[in-house]
Amino acid sequence: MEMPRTVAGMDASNILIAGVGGIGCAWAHQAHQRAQHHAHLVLIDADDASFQSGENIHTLRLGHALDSVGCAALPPLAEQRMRGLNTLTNQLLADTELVILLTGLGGGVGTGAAQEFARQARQCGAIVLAVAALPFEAQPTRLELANEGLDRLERNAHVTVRLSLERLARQARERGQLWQMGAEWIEDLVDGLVRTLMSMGLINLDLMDLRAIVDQVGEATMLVGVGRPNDPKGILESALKAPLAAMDVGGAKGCLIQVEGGQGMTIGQVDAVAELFTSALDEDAQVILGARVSDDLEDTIRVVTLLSGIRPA
Ligand SMILES: Nc1nc2c(ncn2[C@@H]2O[C@H](COP(=O)(O)OP(=O)(O)OP(=O)(O)O)[C@@H](O)[C@H]2O)c(=O)[nH]1
Ligand SMILES: [Mg+2]
Repeated sequence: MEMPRTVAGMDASNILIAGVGGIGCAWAHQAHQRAQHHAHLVLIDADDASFQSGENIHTLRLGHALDSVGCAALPPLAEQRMRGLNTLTNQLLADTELVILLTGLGGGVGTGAAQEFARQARQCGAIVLAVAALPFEAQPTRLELANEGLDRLERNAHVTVRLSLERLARQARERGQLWQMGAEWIEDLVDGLVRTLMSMGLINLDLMDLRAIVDQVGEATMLVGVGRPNDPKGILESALKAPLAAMDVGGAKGCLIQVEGGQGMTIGQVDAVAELFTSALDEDAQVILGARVSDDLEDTIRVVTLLSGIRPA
């Protein structure tokens, strides 16, 4: 276990939640509602309907005032327009250390602009964690587009987590929700990451830890688990229910794990959860553990993990 230490001062302008395209903007806005005071938000779309206003919210419009029809299924157009905003994004990204990018692939804007925004952000020196939703399998044309966008996003972002809309939709149905709204998982993930990096905890993680993990060669993914403090198994099970595209995380070489609980959380509970979450990893995996007490968590433990160095299946 790492020794406690202090975090180099991060503030809200160091973390940017970015939504690209219709669904990406909706998810990013929802996630930002929860993390509002700890992160900035940028909404990027060709469609004005995606834009919101509020504290720490920025918008980047792809296109001209007179055509609000978007980049309907035209990724190259979206990419070109994103590139045209380079000067603006450089200003926006000046203090940014971490970008959490949310998007849905398969349409025009998400597919074309998300990977270009990731490239710009990385060039500005930010760590880029992307969450990309893949289209339903019954949409072959969109799937094909999505895969091209995914390829480039994976090259430009440090970590790209693939979310399956199929699984997301199935889970939302089970809960009686609309799939578009079934993004609680994304909110937990973003909120967990933001808190992990912003807050002074029992054991603090910082950007150097995050860099060490994202620099591992191979694929990466993130997991979020929530459950009762004395039920580490239940917490792991909830994490494995995430609507992620199929991936075998056993054998991961790097793992950043943040355990967050209420006032009563004990080091023993933290250890038990961390132990279980890391038991499937490679023997020599680099594991960085953080833990923190949150006043708003009562009788609940939430775990956010970033796994990297996963061998492609
Ligand atoms: N079946 C279905 N899929 C959707 C719907 N909305 C979004 N999706 C899926 O989510 C992906 C991204 O959608 P959006 O975020 O709306 O697309 P966009 O990036 O704004 O792209 P354009 O509007 O085409 O420029 C699509 O490829 C679809 O797979 C919907 O209402 N129904
Ligand atoms: Mg759209």
